[in-house]
Amino acid sequence: MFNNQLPKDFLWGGAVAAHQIEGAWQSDGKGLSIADVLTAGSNKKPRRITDGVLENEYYPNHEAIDFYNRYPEDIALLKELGLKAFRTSIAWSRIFPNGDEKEPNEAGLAYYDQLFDCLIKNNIEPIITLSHFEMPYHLAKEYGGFRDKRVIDFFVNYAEVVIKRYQHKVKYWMTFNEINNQADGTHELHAWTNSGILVQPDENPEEVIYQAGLNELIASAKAIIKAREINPDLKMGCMMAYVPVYPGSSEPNDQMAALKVMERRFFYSDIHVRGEIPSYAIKKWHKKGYKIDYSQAELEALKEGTVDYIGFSYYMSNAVTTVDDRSNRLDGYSVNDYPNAKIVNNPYLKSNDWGWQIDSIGLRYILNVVYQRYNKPLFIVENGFGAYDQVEADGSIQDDYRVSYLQAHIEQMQLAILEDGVEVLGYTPWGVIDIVSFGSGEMEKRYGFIHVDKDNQGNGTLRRSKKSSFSWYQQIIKQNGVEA
Ligand code: P53
Repeated sequence: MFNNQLPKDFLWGGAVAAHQIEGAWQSDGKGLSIADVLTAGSNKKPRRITDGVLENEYYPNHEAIDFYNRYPEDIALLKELGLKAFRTSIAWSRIFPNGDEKEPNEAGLAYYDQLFDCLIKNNIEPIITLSHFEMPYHLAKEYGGFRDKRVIDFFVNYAEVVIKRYQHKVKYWMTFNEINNQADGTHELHAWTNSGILVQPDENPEEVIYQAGLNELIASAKAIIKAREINPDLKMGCMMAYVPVYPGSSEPNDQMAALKVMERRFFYSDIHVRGEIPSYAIKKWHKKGYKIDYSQAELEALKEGTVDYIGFSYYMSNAVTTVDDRSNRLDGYSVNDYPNAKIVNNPYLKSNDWGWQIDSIGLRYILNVVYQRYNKPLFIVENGFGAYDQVEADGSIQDDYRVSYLQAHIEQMQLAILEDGVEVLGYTPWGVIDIVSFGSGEMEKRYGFIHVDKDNQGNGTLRRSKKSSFSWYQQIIKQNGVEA
């Protein structure tokens, strides 16, 4: 076999998140989550956050793909695909419907017992995120989300309950999904989904997000400390969105701008991995007059509760420049870390229909950068190509564009492992079965090897069918990699 140098136990898998697949938003005592009040958007129109669930609004996550009820059939397909690992999340509001109860909801706990048993019976290892954009709505509404230190304790209590319960079924855990998405504080959707926060007019968005982010990092550390007490064999990780930002030119200011933009996102993994608030952050808070609240005991928790591995998503790269000769500035990205810096299109790259720039070498690049920075095992827990798929008259779907994207990225991952010596635990491509897009709320921004018959308006039979990429990925797993 050509590729026998990849570790034999390399975790080839697929990834999803509870709110994007399960549906069943009110089943078995589940409480309302922050994802349940997100309307549908599109690649041009942002999703809206509504004040509770309103009549006459369409909420795509309420039904999603009904995985909650159809999981046995779906897991049979995942087994046929050959997955060794399946990454999903636990919907916090199934376990603690409001978030601040003392006792968990047994029906919610029983559901995940059945789901994990079904995966294990099929030789698929569950990889579990504790919080993937789906905290109980009540915690956002009544406590202001992670602004409030009490929410740290609610999270730790939830984490303790599920880690204790599933410790013999789940070995790999991650605390907060893409905790650094919120980094610049200016994206309404990310502040909401990461932290349960709607930034108020009298608040400085950057300051609020630093406080909430730090509270989450403290919550993560405390959960990890608990997990080690419960079972020292568990592997506790963080989950980062790594979008490398390249200097747009060789102008020295562009190098500094790129470094500063990356620093804002690395802030989160710097703390997760090193257990200390980095000096660049302390300086910035001081300079801007931000009052970030933390105690000595919390600093000690950060120090103790560091991660065993770094899970991360990789979809695209960006570029930043200070040289003002570009008209193709990408809107919606603010860069207030460096004078005159702006995020721009990279003329060497193509984009998908949502403007995400396709860059397979960027994956090898970021694997190297992160491994050199932290020297910890890495886990690629999301990567994939969102696209509009075409169902042919005979029902087939020829998604060669998805295969080329994934093939190129796997090739670069293999170079990072085999030539650069980076330690990678596994690769779980995103949206292994079609799901509701997080960013746009669309069903038709598809990532899957398995098609789900449902459209952006919610019409469809929910029937599952294999795309042509299905047999391609099946083969990749069988032969433990791509032929480079
Ligand atoms: P959708 C931005 C950059 C990288 C990853 O995204 C991101 C985002 C947010 O849009 O989110 C992750 O569905 C996230 C998943 C999400 C996936 O990427 O907008 O962890 O929940 O579905 C893909 O195409």
